[in-house]
Amino acid sequence: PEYAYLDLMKHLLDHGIQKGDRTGTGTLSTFGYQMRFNLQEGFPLLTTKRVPMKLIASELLWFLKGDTKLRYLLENNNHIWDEWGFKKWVESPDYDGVDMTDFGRRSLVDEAFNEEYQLELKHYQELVLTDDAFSDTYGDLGNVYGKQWRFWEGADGEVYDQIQYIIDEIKRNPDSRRLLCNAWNISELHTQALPPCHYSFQFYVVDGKLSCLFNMRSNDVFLGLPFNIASYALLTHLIAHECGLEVGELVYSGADVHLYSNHVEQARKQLTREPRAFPTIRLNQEKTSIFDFELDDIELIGYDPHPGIKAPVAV
Ligand code: THF
Repeated sequence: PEYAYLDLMKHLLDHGIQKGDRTGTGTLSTFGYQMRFNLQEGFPLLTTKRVPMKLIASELLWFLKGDTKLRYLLENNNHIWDEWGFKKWVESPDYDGVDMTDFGRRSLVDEAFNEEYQLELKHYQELVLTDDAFSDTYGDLGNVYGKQWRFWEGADGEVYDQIQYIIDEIKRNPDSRRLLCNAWNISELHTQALPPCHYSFQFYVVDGKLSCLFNMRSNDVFLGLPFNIASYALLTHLIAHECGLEVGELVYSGADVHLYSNHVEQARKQLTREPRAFPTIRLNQEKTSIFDFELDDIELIGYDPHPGIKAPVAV
């Protein structure tokens, strides 16, 4: 089960340093932390609160398509990236609605404002879904993960597919120490709605098993990390599947690892719960290329979590 994750949460509650942040929320933070999950022992989806696997899978498939537009996520009822697209829209000269400055924080403390915010957000989502021109301009998060993973533009003018490179290289030379994908593209940071939090990952093959290590520069332990662990676990399963390997270990390496101050009560509640066995995952064996995978090709088996715990997301 998820003891490594719960230990991290406990560590932040007991020893986290109070630190300010870009969003103005305040955090308990530590610098430099590693965790390991043996993927042979089950799929690391937390059981001490329900974590929505469908959202994790649709986000990962979105990355793998090289897509950076919100529309695909919205079509899959996935709203985890809405705020970042919405921010681009309300800060643009074309927006002439109610002033949405600092909407993340104000929506939590001002009920009247929150109602206007919810209406504007709903309107934004409708435009992204139905208006192609709007979607292209304001429904695109910029050169975020999908772009860098699949279509990195080199200084030489070439476009590089880092995921295809990794798959080809694992098949050709599994001992390689260059099975690496880098999402941190310094020349394109200014075009991104949010610079990548999980900015690189690397694979490792030994004894017919595929392991993965992923790096995070900044990590929201309560909301983001459960998603990030499951997402890289799923990516490891997918790549192992295509390369005819078993899964090995998932290694997490975090830099500024933090618990937002408005997640502390939720974290304490979660720590009172007894973890259960991890579920397992089954992939459609008829699909060979991971780029052909769709949501229905990914099946979670035996997931029996405690109820979800709500928490506000810092924007
Ligand atoms: N910003 C912050 N502050 N935290 C993050 O985790 C985060 N992400 C991505 C980008 N910026 C971030 C987006 N990922 C949720 C989960 C992952 C996110 C964003 C939001 C979230 O709210 N999860 C809820 C359920 C949401 C729902 O059901 O719609 C949850 O309870 O888990 C880090 O990658």
